Amino acid sequence: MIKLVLYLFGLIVVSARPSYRDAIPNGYAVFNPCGTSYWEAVGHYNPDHHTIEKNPFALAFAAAGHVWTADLCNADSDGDGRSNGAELGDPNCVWTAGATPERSSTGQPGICEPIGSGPCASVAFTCGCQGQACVG
Ligand SMILES: [Ca+2]
Repeated sequence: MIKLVLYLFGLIVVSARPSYRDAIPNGYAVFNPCGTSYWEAVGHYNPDHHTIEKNPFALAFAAAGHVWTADLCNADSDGDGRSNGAELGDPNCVWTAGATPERSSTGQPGICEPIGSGPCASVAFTCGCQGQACVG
């Protein structure tokens, strides 16, 4: 029984990826272009689950060693014309882990916005997509 409890606790801790969310500005309050709640699984196409494909921000974050760097901040991982820092509330790329970001998050750095129009018209993502349908 104790092993089961420990296993389940470990599963919950891992599934929430708290260390990743602590490593980006507004990691617990990322704008959600698909709804009114925050985008919890920041590096994934589903706002609530990290079980499907990673979005472009996740790949860039991993390439940066899971650290908020100036390059990661200045990059526009999702190609929507706004830098990751601008979307996450660190437009001047001065945020450090544990500090209060300059602004609230006004975009999702791995989701091209506005969804389906402008620079994102050719991106296959739609809110609520599943699996490969999210990638494009
Ligand atoms: Ca975006």
